[in-house]
Amino acid sequence: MRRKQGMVTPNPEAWMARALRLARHGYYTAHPNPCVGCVLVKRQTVVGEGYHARAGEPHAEIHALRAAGEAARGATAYVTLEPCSHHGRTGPCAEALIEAGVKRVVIALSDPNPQVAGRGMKMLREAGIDVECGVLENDARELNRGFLSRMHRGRPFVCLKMAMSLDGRTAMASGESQWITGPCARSEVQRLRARSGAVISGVDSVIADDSRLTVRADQLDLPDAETIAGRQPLRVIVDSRLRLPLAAKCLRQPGRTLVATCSCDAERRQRLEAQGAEVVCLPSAPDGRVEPGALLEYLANAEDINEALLETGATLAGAMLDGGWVDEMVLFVAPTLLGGTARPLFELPGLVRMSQQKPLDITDIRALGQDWRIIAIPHSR
Ligand code: AOF
Ligand code: ZN
Repeated sequence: MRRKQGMVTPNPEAWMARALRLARHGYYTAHPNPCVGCVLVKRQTVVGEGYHARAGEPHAEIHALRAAGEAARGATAYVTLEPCSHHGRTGPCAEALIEAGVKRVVIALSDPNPQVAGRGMKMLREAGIDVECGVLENDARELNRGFLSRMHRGRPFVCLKMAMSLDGRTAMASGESQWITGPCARSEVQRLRARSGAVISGVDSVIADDSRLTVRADQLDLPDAETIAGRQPLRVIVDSRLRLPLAAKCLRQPGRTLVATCSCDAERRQRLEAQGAEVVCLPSAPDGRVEPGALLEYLANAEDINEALLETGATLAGAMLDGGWVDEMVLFVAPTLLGGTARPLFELPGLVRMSQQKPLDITDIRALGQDWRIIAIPHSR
């Protein structure tokens, strides 16, 4: 807070924090678009505000300008992302701000979309508008880490979710694993799925668990659960040799199932397609399995996936971690012991010396019912 003539006035960070709070309303629905919030302020009063709810609908600035009407003239706009300059599914927000007579625009983060990338700020400046960028930039980055990953790296942000016993086991030797964690942790998994554009699993996990890999409104524990569950994440089954059983439950759920393979077996492919699956043939790694980098590139470029949730067993999880493709791990730890013959978290066969260990940074630990949730970031390669 700054003091001005005896009055307590919020600083730009406080208004931007408000815009970020608004942007978060789009957390489960805006993807593949970024989450964006906008607050229009005149004489320390909010005259209009809004956020981007979903692709195809108006951008945050347009909602805020509509709410403000004539009051937008002379106002300062606090926007969490650089206003767009392109004609996409909607018109350019930079133009709308100029036309409305906004006098100053404060931005958290420049838009990495090559269609915008600085042009929005340039348009505003050329119209004589005072532009400042970088206010609470890190918060805006964190909120849009998936969108930024797709734009900058050409692949989704990958979050690996795993549930384990206190002795680090994920399933019995038979593959039986239901349930290790309690209802609070499982509800959190539903929210992780809901915020993701895709859920990736290996065919062996699908065979073992016959999991649906869907978002269920009754388990989400969120306002608007029905709307959020109305749009299912793309289910991606990594199945190098097309072994997915035709009776798999995931093929009979709302939403799409994509089988990522490197097999050219046309007959198996057709049989899966007849069950509603879509099949994509991708390059294979030297071990004959689908190359993870090729899969992630496909998901970003062909499917516009910002965030992918990896829910799988020790083999695929190990390969993804070993290849440096995992950006974040969400680990649920249950207060139970499964014993030495049960399955471990990761299959990392090449890891034999202490010098090869995989260090992590733990960024958050909290209790969820009887379980613990640990968020850990692997050190990059
Ligand atoms: C803004 N304000 O609230 C958002 C922006 O297909 P469209 O027309 O919705 O455009 C999507 C692109 O616009 C998206 O990739 C990103 O670059 C930008 N998003 N821009 O000015 C907003 N959501
Ligand atoms: Zn826009």
